[in-house]
Amino acid sequence: MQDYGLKHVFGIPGDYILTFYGQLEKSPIDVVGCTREDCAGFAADAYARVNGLGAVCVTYCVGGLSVCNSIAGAYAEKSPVVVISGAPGLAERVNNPLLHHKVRDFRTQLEVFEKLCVATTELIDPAIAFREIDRVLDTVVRYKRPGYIEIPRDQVEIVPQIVHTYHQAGHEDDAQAAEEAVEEAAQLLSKAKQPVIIAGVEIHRFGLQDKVLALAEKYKIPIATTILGKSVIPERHPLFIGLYEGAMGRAEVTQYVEESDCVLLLGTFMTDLNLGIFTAKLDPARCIYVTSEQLRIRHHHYHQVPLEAFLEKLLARELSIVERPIPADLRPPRPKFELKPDAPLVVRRIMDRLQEQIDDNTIVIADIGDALFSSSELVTRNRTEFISPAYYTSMGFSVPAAIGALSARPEARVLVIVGDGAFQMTGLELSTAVRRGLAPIVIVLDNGGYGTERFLHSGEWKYNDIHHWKYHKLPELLGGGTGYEVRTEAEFDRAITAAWNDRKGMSLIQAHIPLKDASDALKRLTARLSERV
Ligand SMILES: Cc1ncc(C[n+]2csc(CCOP(=O)(O)OP(=O)(O)O)c2C)c(N)n1
Ligand SMILES: [Mg+2]
Repeated sequence: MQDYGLKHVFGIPGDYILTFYGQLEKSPIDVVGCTREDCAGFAADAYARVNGLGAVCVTYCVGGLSVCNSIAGAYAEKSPVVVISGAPGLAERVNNPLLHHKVRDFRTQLEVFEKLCVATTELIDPAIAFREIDRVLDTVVRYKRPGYIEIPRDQVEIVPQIVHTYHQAGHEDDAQAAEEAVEEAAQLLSKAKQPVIIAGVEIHRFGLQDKVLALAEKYKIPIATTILGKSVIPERHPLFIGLYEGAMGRAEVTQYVEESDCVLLLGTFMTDLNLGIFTAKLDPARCIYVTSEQLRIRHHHYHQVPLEAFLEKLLARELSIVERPIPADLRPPRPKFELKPDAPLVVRRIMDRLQEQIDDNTIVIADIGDALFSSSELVTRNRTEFISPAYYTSMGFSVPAAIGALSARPEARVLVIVGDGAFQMTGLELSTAVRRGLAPIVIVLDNGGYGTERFLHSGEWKYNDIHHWKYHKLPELLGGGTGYEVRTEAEFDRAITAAWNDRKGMSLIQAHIPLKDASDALKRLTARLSERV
């Protein structure tokens, strides 16, 4: 794992994995103990997004099955996380005894993870154990999806008799297919009057940001991103035109993209949220669709052409593409933020104020709810990272993810934006931030419940109300950090300024906002989605 650049493992020990935890603790790898396994999974996911590989280490079933939802999210959003789980020893399994934590049979947990991972293994044969570990780690890194390694507790200290040498698995790429694909793409692009690039999350996962930018700059092609791919391109870049989210996004961007006669989709998943609940109108006959999994140009499919090879070959071409000025209304100037000190806080003004604050060193982590929708309108800077489970949309991701991101990049300023409902799910993971001296800034958008759902399903429903917490008192309970409770713009301004200057411990800002407050993006989304629920 160290060879793959891993320095931290997240998790909770238990008797089926204790020996291995002992080995981990003696190794240079830092074990980050969390309060819940699902949180450890979210932390490992964010760590993987920042670092390139993450790992979570858990005990059998009670731990492993707890981490399933987090790993499902990592699968859906392409985050390379390895799950390492303990299991009953092989010698203990004779006659199928009822050992604690067992569900149906000894392989139940492994079978569950076979559905959630790109590669799984149980280390039951010392002769092939190292090869199996290599296979799982290589597959995780190649496909940017989770993998699973199960270790029976009596196998942990067995030393295989054979010498292990690493062999990287060869992959067959088809150079001929790549040539033809690039040729077809080049022809389409050369004929296009208004080409546009949509850069998706895979551009980040595969580290292809520079290549995409080089391609766009070479031919002056405007670039949009999806919500899941937000921040793959610096949003102040002159060619950046905004988020393309079908009907959920700004109308000018939607129109520009949908009027294009050649849309180059790079590493984008065509998900409903990415595309504004299927309202996106992209005609396949005008699309070049390239991901790590498929390459489709108009209605032609090309196989075994890696995303990176396609980009490199296209970049090496000398195309004559008509250059067109980007319409000014795609990039409306943002008015300078002027504080209205006594005005009650609303989400849009919180974002306007945060826009002043974020810098190149900021990692913004947005939870599900208006935290995500409102912050999708933040303009990220050169190296600002934006992390959110924007496709799988599991609430409770953001606070544990901050632990993961800060473990990978301790010097970064991590800003968490989270709804009160999502915070009540996993906010207590801030305990780990206090324990480890990490200093995230957490803004709890307190609107008294499940605000998104109030817009999705009209009517006055009690199921959207939640118990009211004094979130700002949490630092007292946890023995570290500073809490703020704010209701006006001036109070928020003071709190965020103080929090930004405080690197000693975590800051928790409880921002009271009106029950029916919502960002424009949330209103646009729910207007569409409510037709379906
Ligand atoms: C784990 C999980 N459970 C339930 C949901 C369904 N859901 C989507 S948004 C939402 C409400 C979120 O409430 P809050 O965190 O307070 O944010 P707000 O909508 O108020 O901005 C719920 C329950 C979900 N996405 N994830
Ligand atoms: Mg809420």
